[in-house]
Amino acid sequence: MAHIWVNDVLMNRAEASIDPEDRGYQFGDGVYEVVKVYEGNLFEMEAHIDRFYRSADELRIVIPYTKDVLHKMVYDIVEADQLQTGHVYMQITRGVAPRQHYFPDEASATFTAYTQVSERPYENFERGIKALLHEDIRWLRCDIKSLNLLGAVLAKQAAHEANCDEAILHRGDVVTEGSSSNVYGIKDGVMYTHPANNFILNGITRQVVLRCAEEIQLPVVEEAMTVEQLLAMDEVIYTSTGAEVTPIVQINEQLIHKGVRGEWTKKLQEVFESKVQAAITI
Ligand code: PSZ
Repeated sequence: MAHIWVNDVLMNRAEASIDPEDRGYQFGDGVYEVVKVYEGNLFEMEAHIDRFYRSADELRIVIPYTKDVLHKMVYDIVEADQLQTGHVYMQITRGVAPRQHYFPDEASATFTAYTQVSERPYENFERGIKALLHEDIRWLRCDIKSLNLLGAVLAKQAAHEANCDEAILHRGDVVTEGSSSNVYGIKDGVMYTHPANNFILNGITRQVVLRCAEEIQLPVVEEAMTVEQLLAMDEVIYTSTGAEVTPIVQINEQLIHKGVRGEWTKKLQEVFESKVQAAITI
């Protein structure tokens, strides 16, 4: 039986209900996290929790649990659902109130969390994926993992219609990130990626991958690439909780690295995998 946390009640998912005047539903007034579960183990949970509290704090939404209590709630639902490999999705909204844009005086936050079974994308790790370039039309606080995802949804749909797995976003000439991922280019033994500022979400996977790069002595420059520079890279990678570390072997009509995974990418994947394996303790 699939469970869900609705505030501090763990219930059967089929029995949960959300009020139509929840501000998450009406305004996208909330934030979320997606955490990976490997064989029942939460990956980088402290980092996800820290980002969840930071996102909420930026919107002045108060999460009514300590970080430790939240961690245990998430662990409990993984156990209740007997999830082996997949994701936990959690979100918090500003709560239920009569519809007015400004913050309500009285609303208390609505927290939900549930699990999702999903396999690791092993095939993509080796074969790589195709990406479509797309203008970044999102707001200017992409560092907040907010529920407002229309900029990402429209870009991902354009990619999907072009038979691509991801959209690479650019603001004018400047490459920011993927619609739901971070993007990196490797050229002459140096890796480039957009700096962690308001234009991108500082991915938890990104933070792990930057540590992986250090371990294999791959220098990292946190400077944005132009579209032209991106297309001239030796290797291109994207990362996320779901995609992990995946090569991009084609962007629009252009092949990257002749359409095959590069050596730096493979090395990064190996170090990343060792960190995944180290996190599997039960
Ligand atoms: O299952 C999937 O495909 C997932 S799970 C999380 C994501 C994709 N993406 C999160 C994300 C994002 O939405 C944007 C705009 N930038 C970067 C990322 C990567 O963040 P992490 O590594 O924390 O998942």
